Amino acid sequence: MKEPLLIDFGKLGDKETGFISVAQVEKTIPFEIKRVFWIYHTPESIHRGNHAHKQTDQVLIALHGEIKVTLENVRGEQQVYVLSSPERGLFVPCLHWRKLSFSKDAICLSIASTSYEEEDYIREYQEFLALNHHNH
Ligand code: T46
Repeated sequence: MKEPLLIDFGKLGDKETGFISVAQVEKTIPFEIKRVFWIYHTPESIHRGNHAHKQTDQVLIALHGEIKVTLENVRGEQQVYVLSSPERGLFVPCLHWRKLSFSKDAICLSIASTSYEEEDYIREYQEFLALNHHNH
């Protein structure tokens, strides 16, 4: 089973001129990129996510603000990650139930390994829990 991993992109530049960070296949992104999307203007009271993916791997980056990501694997193990720097990303592998909450003005960039297909989503928590018994 693939495991979540914090990725350090580093940064180029200086305070006087500003910074750039780079996400590149085979260097810091462990899959071929098929899709990029971004989530923004999320109210602080909202939890997004609440699903897992059958195939899709992702890297999440808090471009602005702070994002709390709670991940659960098919063995029922939970981990909480706080993303608060555009220099850092979180590799979220497939088969991990995710919940995300956002600070005011947070912007989440997601780099994904697949094109969008609703069939790739497991949106029923009971269905996700059942994977524990059947496959692992
Ligand atoms: C994830 C977290 C971090 C599309 O039509 N195409 C897309 O590529 C995406 C990502 C979404 N959509 C549609 C599907 C829904 O009707 O946009 C609507 C909102 O999507 P969803 O409820 O899945 O949004 P989140 O923020 O809960 O989840 C999203 C991603 O779907 C998911 O892969 O891991 O961001």
